[in-house]
Amino acid sequence: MVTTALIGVCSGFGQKRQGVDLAPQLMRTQLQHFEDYGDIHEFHTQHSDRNKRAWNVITKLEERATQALAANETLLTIGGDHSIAAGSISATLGKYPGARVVYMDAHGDINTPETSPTGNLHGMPLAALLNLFTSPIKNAKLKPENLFFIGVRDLDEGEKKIIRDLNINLISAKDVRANRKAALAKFRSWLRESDEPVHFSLDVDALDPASAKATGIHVEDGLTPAEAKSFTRTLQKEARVIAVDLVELNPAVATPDETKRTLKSIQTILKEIHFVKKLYGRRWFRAQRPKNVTSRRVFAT
Ligand SMILES: [Mn+2]
Repeated sequence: MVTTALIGVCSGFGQKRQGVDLAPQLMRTQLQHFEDYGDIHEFHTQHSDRNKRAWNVITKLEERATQALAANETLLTIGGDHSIAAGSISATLGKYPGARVVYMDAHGDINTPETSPTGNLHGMPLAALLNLFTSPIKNAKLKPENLFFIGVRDLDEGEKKIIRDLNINLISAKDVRANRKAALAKFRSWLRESDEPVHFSLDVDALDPASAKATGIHVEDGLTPAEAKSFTRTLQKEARVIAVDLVELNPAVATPDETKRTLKSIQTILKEIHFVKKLYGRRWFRAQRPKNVTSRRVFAT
């Protein structure tokens, strides 16, 4: 039997908005039938360095995700901001060094500390994984050809250069809109090049704000849930998906109705991935802020 581990990461230290740490609790009200590896917490103190705290969470997640993947077939990690993908993907690469990463996001998240205009770590996890700068993660060995972007539409100048220089596969939201069939064909042929398992990392901001307001940074002209779903459907059909990240869901920046709609959009996309679909079971949306959600708490120290 395929068992799925779930890890929540209640951390927003990779960016500046509060509320993204509430997402694991919210998602837990919708999911069932998983092996619970608890939530990783890191508390904010005024005197702390935000990036140090973010790395602390990332390495804690890396360790926990490594344990989870050793004991389970599949892993769902719920952020938190996208900086946590450095930890979850590193764990995947620890188990499967040739693993491929499908990254659905409005942004490139491939800045180094030198190219980043903001210094926010949620814009850097891929650069860390590609070993473009020195970081505390253990498996910074992602190969550029094993990375595929979908839905990107807001790249910094430094990121454009990195993507161009490393020749990274990319389908922008614009490409999807211009010719979805051609975009899907390009994705499919890349998937067919290899039998290595896939880690799918979904940033809620890949979606158009019309269907996903509950996220920190709105970027117009994003994917519709139906467009995004056509890619996860192709992904499931052509590859073995062993890990999924869901990040940047932030119920604190949206109304309850907007949050509910965002959750529905997320479900539309993720239910194409068989192991995640099983977690949804028959439960539907209870999108109000959950009360008294209990889970095992893991503290990053
Ligand atoms: Mn992202």
